Amino acid sequence: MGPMWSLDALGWNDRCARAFAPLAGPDTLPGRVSLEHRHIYRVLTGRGELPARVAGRLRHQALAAADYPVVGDWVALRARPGELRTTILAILPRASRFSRKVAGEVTSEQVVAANIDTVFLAMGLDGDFNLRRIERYLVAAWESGARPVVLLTKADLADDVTARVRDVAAVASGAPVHATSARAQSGLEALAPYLEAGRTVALLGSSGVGKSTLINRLVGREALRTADVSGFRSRGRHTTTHRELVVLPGGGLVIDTPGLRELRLWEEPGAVEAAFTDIDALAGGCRFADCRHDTEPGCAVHAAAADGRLAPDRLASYLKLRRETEYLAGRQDHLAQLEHKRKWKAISKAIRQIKPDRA
Ligand SMILES: Nc1nc2c(ncn2[C@@H]2O[C@H](COP(=O)(O)OP(=O)(O)OP(=O)(O)O)[C@@H](O)[C@H]2O)c(=O)[nH]1
Ligand SMILES: [Mg+2]
Ligand SMILES: [Zn+2]
Repeated sequence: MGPMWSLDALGWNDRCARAFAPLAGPDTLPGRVSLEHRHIYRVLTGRGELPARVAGRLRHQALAAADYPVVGDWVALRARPGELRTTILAILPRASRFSRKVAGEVTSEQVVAANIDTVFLAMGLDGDFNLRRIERYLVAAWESGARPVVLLTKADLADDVTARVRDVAAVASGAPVHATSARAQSGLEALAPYLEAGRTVALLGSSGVGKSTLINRLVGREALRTADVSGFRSRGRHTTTHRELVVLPGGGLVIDTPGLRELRLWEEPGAVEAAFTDIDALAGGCRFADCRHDTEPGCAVHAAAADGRLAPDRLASYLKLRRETEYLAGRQDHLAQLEHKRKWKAISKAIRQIKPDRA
């Protein structure tokens, strides 16, 4: 069963209580999903840690991958006395969710973590460092409903830490940036405010940036498997294979995730604007109010890129991310239209069938 948890310590709040109230029953209790592995879930509850499966009814009602429980979700769990297995009956509405687009042709959303207060976007101060990637992560993070924070890990490997922090802050649209080293145990105290009791943080980033190592430092023991130091290259080996919520001794909750190979956006085009506040501000000076900063004359954004006030790479990155979200939005509209058409076809068919009786 593992340790017993108070729901408050797991991040339970009034919002959860209101959502759970109509589902409550003698054998139905609330819990928080801490692990998912091959359709078996581990759920933390007031009665300890329980293994669970998804109820058949929830499975049948699920239309998309996002309708299944994910780590961080609050769920209603049926736990009958004497039964070993418990059943997840329902997922409580998510207060926040970090999503990405599933790889491949399908237009569908994968929820990486739910009900998170803060997203730590981890990037290594070694070969992993890439401003364009952090811009991409930030677009997704600003949309998640959680607060984005950039963590520059492996600070012990860089000699220009201050300059790197400054470079990232310049593209972060106000998100805090911290440099940390799990090896040198430095910079970790700055993370304390995000890790207060009952607060949830999700750690995201490429494989090998030291996400699990950092969590182990915060826990104070080797709770999670990390890559061997010997022969490890910054490229990463995907040591962590599933998401897991870890309760820190100080009461904070941290979700470890497998390294992201690539983050395909699952956001509306507006999310890109929100993550590029500098470009948004410059856009006020464009001749046309609806300037897309493409090839329009009198574009203040292009002017800024030409005279060095805006990094040309950043403008290119903005245009690329916007194209990606617009393409996705187009696809979603297309799917929505197909769905709409199908419904109306069914309805008009039903009407045709009714008409003869009426006539
Ligand atoms: N120099 C240095 N190495 C570190 C630091 N933190 C982690 N590492 C090393 O980086 C390697 C990868 O660490 P992990 O914690 O497994 O990385 P991860 O981000 O969890 O990787 P995945 O689970 O594959 O996504 C290990 O060899 C760690 O020892 C650090 O602060 N400094
Ligand atoms: Mg890991
Ligand atoms: Zn413009």
